[in-house]
Amino acid sequence: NNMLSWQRTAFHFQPDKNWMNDPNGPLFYKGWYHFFYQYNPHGAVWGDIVWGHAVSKDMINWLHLPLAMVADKWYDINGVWTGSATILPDGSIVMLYTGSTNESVQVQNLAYPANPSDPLLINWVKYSGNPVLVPPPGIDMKDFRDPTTAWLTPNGDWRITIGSKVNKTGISLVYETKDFINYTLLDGWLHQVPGTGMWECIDFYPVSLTEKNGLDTSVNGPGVKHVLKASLDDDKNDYYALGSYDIKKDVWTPDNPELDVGIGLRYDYGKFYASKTFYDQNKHRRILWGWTRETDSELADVKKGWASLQTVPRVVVFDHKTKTNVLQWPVEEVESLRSNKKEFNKVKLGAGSIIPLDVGHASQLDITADFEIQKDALEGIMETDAGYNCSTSNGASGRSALGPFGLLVLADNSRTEQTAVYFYIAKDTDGNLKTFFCTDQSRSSKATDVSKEIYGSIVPVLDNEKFSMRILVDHSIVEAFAQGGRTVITSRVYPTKAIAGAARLFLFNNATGAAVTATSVKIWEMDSALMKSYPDQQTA
Ligand code: DQQ
Repeated sequence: NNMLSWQRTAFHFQPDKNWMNDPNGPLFYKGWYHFFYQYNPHGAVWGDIVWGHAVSKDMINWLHLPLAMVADKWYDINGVWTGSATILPDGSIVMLYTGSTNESVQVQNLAYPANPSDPLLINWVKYSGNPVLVPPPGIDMKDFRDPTTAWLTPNGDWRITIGSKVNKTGISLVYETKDFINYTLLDGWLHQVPGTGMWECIDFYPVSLTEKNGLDTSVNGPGVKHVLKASLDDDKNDYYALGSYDIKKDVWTPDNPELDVGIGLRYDYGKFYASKTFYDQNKHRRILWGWTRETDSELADVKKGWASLQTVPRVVVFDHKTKTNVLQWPVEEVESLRSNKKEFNKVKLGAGSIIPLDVGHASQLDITADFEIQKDALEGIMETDAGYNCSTSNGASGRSALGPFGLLVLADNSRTEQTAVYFYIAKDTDGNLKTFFCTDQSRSSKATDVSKEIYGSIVPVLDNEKFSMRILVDHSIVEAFAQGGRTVITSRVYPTKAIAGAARLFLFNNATGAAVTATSVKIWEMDSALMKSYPDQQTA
């Protein structure tokens, strides 16, 4: 449908057509980044799930390959569901995935490359003895899925964790194996959180407390914390927590029980789910992939013939400054698409002002913006705004002394459509200032069948830091990062007027009590990434 074709993105990963969901088994092998994903070859809604496959040199330009695995065995005939890759010390690859059997039982299966000397890993073999794991006693046959990448214990055994639930408690089962064929279920659970429901797509990995690089999944010891992430089936968000892993007891304990998995931090306060990291041994970093669903109607998806995107892959590290969260930042490779840089410095934004920024093509942008508020305004704030919350606020039009201020993206000239990305500073009853980072989609589209939520959360801003944001704009997706990636919000938006050449960009300050200065705003137009289909392309 041509009417909707502008909604396709230019530098976000998406298949040619049809439905996509979770990222699966990302890895780097013989010079190529491999990306697999949950895919419905038959339509733009979830169903008939198989593994799509694409490769890239930079995780930005892609070559689409044939399906890696299809539903052709009794143990995955109802779906080749989510799984993860493990690279063994000898460089060989083990893939574990969930199959939904002919009786819709969730089992774990083993697969490996048919030809390890093929850098594109086109053909995959399913192990003849599959399934390698079936639901253990006490676990429902439909609550046993999404094996993680394995990590090595000092004894030379591998461990994986698999999500499940008992009553309403989300749990992570741990199995030990030497050969990925025979497994022992360990006593107890890696972790559990009452009330969080089914844990899908668990991710478990170390982050360095001292270094900027990422860590291989098996690294442990002093100077390391472990991130535990669960995707909550009940509310479709990805929650993580930082904690310590006792490998002897096989128990992970959160640093702060009040910020435990499922009740504390989210990777992303917009649409971001079923995410998965992998260690990129090529550039010594940990990369986070996440699925972002559509927020228009299913009918619209069927009309346009496709549904869902992956966010731009993000590097994830421990935040050495706050020590309470991770930082997420788009991989540096995305900057290769930047062109036509425009810079605006020291732009004064009086209370209630809106200033257009003259940029060329405003539907494909990479924006960085730093803001400052006069110190006396920060100190003199009288109003209290306890209990402020992006979602229940009046969004970009809800004015108070120190906010909101930020950018309006995907706006049309007269701003009948706009998506606001902004900071809002609220004074709590205890006198402390809290900064919120939000996106407001209530005016993002004239269409009536799309979500118009306001998303966001608190973001730590340390003394002497500016209020800084980065925004990637790509037709129907807006990825927004505050304070170097402490708080992230991904929105899907469906403007009807602010499209292609008609899209505009504005700075705004809707605070009543303070002048804000945009100290430095840098804007790049983004070129389109290359998306090619095998075999029409040279691969060397
Ligand atoms: N999607 C897969 C499951 C997983 C869910 C099926 C999460 O394996 O639990 O498509 O989105």
